[in-house]
Amino acid sequence: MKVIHNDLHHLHAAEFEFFRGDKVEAFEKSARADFVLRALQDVKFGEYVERESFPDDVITRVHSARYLNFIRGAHAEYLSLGGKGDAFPSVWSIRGMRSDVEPKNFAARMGLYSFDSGTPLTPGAYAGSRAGADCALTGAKLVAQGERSAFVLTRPPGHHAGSDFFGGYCFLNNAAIAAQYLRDYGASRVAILDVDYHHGNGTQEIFYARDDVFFASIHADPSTDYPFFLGYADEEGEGAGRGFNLNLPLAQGASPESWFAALEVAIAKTRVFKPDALVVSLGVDTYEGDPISHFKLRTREDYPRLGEMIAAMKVPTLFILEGGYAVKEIGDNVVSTLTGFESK
Ligand code: Q9C
Ligand code: ZN
Repeated sequence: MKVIHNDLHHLHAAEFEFFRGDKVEAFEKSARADFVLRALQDVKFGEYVERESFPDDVITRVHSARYLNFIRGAHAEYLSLGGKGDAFPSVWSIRGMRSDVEPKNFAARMGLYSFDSGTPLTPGAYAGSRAGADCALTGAKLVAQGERSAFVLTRPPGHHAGSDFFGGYCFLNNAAIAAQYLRDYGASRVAILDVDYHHGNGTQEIFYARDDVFFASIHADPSTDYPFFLGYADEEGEGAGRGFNLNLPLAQGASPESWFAALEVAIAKTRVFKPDALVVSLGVDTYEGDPISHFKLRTREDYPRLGEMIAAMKVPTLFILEGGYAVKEIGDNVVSTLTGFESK
């Protein structure tokens, strides 16, 4: 399998995040990608392909130009105002307020373009994320040119980022950018399978009204888990996109058995869609030992099976790393999935 590693991921390194009044070590840290790289190398998995640079107009197929411009310059602007360390939003446009006009005030624009205070905007957030998007595009291009599969080893993750907002540790939606590239370069229908513990609200938002990109997600019930305000089973798509969005929420503590039952449903519906290409938002925060999540998938028993079931669809597949915060085990969980895929 081709592997594209984001060599610039470490440019994004949050100092801390907030948790119940404390500043705690950020869960989404550089070591995550380093451990995945190490685990791949330990078993000599994959052939490495260099990141290619793509122009901004490929990104703005998915993200608004005004959002991209904002995050590109946001941290420098924060520093110029006397800001210190990582920047956090503090005010948002809630129901009944305007989000169509872009305010001049920096704090107001931070709020306009975000949906939580849990995503530190670091000095390197844009550079690291933009290189990650290039990695996703490099992988998409390989798949568009006939590769059976590729793996994008990147961070920060992407699936919570929407067309014009960051959040959930995400700035650029790598899976959505890759899916759109596949649509623009040959694939008539693209499916996105999101197996991260959290609902991929950004990806859902981007493709919600479209019938050419099918989005299926298995995740924790939004009534108890982040991102809370999207991801319910009755969200089926709108307009032409009705029927092309599938949410399969599960309760905290759901057994591997019920998780795989949901995966069977997602795969069956994906097959009916007959995609020309598949993008997998591969979060391994479904792992039993994940520090911020509550599913129970096991390294040796479950992740290989996930890979095998994806391979059985026989669709050219691009895997993109999303969440997974059990740093010591993240590499084994990813490798187990990818070797399961390769074994079929
Ligand atoms: N104290 C992804 O997995 N809140 N994002 C966590 C922990 C945000 C997770 C709070 C979780 C976002 C890509
Ligand atoms: Zn997650």
